[in-house]
Amino acid sequence: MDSEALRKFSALHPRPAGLTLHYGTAGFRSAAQHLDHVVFRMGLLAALRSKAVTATIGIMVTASHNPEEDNGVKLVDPLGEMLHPSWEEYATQLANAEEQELEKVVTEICQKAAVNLHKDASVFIGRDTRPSSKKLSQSVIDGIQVLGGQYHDYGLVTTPQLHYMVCCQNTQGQYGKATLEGYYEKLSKAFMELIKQSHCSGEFQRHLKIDCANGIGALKLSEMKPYFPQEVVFHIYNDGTKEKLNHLCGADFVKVHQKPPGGLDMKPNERCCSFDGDADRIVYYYKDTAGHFHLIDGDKIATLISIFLKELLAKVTLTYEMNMAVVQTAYANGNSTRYLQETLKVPVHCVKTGVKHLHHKAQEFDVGVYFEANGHGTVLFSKAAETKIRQLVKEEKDNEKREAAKMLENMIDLINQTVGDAVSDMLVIEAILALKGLSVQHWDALYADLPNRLLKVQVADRRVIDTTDAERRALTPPGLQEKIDALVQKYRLARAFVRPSGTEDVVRIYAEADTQENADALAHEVSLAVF
Ligand code: 16G
Ligand code: ZN
Repeated sequence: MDSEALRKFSALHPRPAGLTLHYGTAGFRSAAQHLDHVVFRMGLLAALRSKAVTATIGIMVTASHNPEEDNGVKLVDPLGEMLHPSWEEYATQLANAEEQELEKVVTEICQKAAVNLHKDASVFIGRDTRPSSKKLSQSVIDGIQVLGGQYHDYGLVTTPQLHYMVCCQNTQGQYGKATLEGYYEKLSKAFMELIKQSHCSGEFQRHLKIDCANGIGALKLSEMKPYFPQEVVFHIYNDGTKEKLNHLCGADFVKVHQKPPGGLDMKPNERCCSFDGDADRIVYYYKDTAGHFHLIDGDKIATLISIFLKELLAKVTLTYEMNMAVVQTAYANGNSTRYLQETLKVPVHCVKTGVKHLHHKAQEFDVGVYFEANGHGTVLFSKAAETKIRQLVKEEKDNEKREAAKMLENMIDLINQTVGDAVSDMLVIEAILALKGLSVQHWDALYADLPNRLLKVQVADRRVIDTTDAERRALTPPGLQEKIDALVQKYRLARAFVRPSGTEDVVRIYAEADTQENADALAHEVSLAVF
């Protein structure tokens, strides 16, 4: 290691005294002015990780749905997954090391993780549209170069696009070409092939209004437009030319407030959707003729996709058994879980909040559908299932079976299997609605969401709350779970839980019950019990 260069460059990216940050559920997030030293050091870490696993690593500068003034950074592992949990601790150590200790901490990480510093390193960089992102990504480059790493800066990309690039690079192009054109071509081709199989393909007219949260999604959707024929009409709103990122719009705003975003005028029964600030989440919604707002969240997206896939699998699995499951978190609406298990008869698994937990669980199945209620999700196909499906497309004599296999093959290509992707998810949903001839109202009517309420409260130390059973029960502080149980007993169809947030200094409370009044009352009562 070039100690001289490390000292020189780390002095250019000084750590503000007394600032401690943690690599949380979504990497580091904070006010942008506090992050320069963090991103420089994450450049170092990305280079170390790359040397450790002999593969290209990704690093994304974004704070997703946080206000424009914030920023953040996270690392992407070789197949496009989240950074391996064993390295999160190294990230935190490196970010918080005193400047004069930095070299020692790097050396310690090399020892613990068996990193050979003489190896090459390769890092892909991406960033969102925040005003602070460009400068921060320059600091990332400093970190990579100090350790002699190579980098490719993709500049402005969505988070899932960076995950895609990393996966393509490390699978020698098997997953696709590691360029934006490669991404657009792969997705648009699979989408158009799917649509061709729709019986009403002649009149295929897609009018969809998309709220891009004034973020990167708008830019990338416009770039993608030329790849689609004219019948595909996506209307872009909140493109970032007028308002601030995530301000009163975007998927998180719509989900949390259960109301339409600003900047998008909605006519009755029009299908609309919102991306979040880095385009890895999506929710749909519409307004009925009486003016009522209907949210179609990640749970209903998972349900739609599961219905579609289950039907196709039923057609092809007479020759080959494929298991399918849905992975959710504690936030999943109780009626979505009931519908999936009881009506659709698909096994459902509940895991802790955070994409890495859902992704990991979904890998256990031939077809693993995972979505968080907030709209982050995707579908994973096992290698064996994918091989079988592609083989059926080539060899199956039975027309109906072959057509079903073909649809599955296009779904495999259309869905971004590395991580939840608003653009890819949107195309999947639009294709399914077209193929099944479903309106947004039909989709919404699959089941009725149980009324629910999400609250957050500030407490002295959120870490006093420890949870178990995929965050559905509190272990500590003593007595809290008993209090929650007693409160839940008072209401019909009720459920409630508390968990410390992984991204903010708050405790989150979720409650659902038979009526909105009851869900609100239960959430409020549970919030009082937390103090
Ligand atoms: C992060 C997670 C998201 C999760 C959210 C919960 C990733 C990429 N993102 O945004 O999946 O829903 O955190 O936040 O893992 P919370 O812990 O503050 O409730
Ligand atoms: Zn996001």
